[in-house]
Amino acid sequence: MFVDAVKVRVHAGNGGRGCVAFLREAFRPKGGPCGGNGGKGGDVILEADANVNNLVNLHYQPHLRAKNGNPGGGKDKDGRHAKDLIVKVPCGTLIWKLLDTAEDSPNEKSGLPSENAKPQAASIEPDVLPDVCEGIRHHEDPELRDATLYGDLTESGQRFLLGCGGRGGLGNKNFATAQRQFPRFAQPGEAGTEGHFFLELRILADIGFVGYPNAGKSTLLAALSRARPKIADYPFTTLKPNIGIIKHEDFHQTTICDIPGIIEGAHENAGLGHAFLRHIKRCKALAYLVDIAGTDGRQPWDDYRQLRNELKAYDPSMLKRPAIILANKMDEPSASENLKRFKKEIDQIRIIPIAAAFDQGLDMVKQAFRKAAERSSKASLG
Ligand SMILES: Nc1nc2c(ncn2[C@@H]2O[C@H](COP(=O)(O)OP(=O)(O)OP(=O)(O)O)[C@@H](O)[C@H]2O)c(=O)[nH]1
Ligand SMILES: [Mg+2]
Repeated sequence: MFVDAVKVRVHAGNGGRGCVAFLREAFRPKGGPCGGNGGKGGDVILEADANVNNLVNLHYQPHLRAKNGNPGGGKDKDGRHAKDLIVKVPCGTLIWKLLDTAEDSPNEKSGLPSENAKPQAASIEPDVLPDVCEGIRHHEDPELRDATLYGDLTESGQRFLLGCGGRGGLGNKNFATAQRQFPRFAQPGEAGTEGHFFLELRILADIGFVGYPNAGKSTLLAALSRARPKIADYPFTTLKPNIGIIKHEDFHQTTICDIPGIIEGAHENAGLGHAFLRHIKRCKALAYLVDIAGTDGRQPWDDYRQLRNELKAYDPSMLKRPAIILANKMDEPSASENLKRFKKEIDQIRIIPIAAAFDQGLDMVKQAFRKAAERSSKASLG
């Protein structure tokens, strides 16, 4: 199962309670206060891992609860800190904070001041997440419009503190003064933070494929890389995104992403809908794959226009992304005639004729992908 979006409930561990104790030993009947401090509650941490490719583990276990810290003990024994809960997520996971409902607020239960309940946004680093620092960013989906972007895990090993474990309470030994030599109280542990989050995977690749079903996207992915997606002559063979890596002769690599086919009305949920477009949203450049032979009875130029309409309905900014048109199935008899007409009808961007199933035109595709990705990185840097 492939899961690219999941809502999770986070509950960091509470701090252990401080201890009230007094030392009683032979020859020291009034040894003074000796209550130890409570241990810290466990944090809930997300860690990006290149070996994880989707959020399925969180789909089955959406409640992330870290352990509580141990309470302090007598004879100055401090409680043990709880272990952090570290959850592995794929690179490209966005973390959106959802508004908490009143009944979920931890303060209702713990009676602690409201600051304790706030999730920690402190782990956002400006260089990691420039668009968050520019201002609060809300989710584009109207159903999630209250969700604000908290973090973005793009590189393997990068971590995000989703829930902060509560501090352990101080034991009574900390409250002894000259005037109050036997304090009969200690601090309770602080509550760990709680919150609801929406985790969304948006794959990070250089080139994203967009095309109608059966256009040959998976065939091209298999021809360019070592990925082995399912290929068949019926629509919607591909049901989840597939990633491949093109290895160039000078060891440079270009990552490509094949997603399920898009059809007219995808933005209204026709076919598999347009949710998979989220995976090409962060690609540096797009490759429109059209079946130039029109084997499914459609006209390739209509396909191209329709694909652009669907992208526009999903997110108009995607039309500004650098793009290449790949005219696939050039081995078919009607292809050359159609290509001429296609060039007349659509003349804005570059068209590369290929036959993915017969490895024709692939060298040109590799170079074009590499250049488009490089151009796009330069543009975003400068
Ligand atoms: N003649 C010819 N057939 C091709 C070519 N490339 C792909 N095909 C065929 O087109 C059909 C669909 O190919 P896929 O790669 O599964 O197409 P897709 O775009 O991934 O389709 P979905 O996963 O359903 O979106 C298969 O039967 C392929 O063998 C080509 O260059 N020439
Ligand atoms: Mg496919």
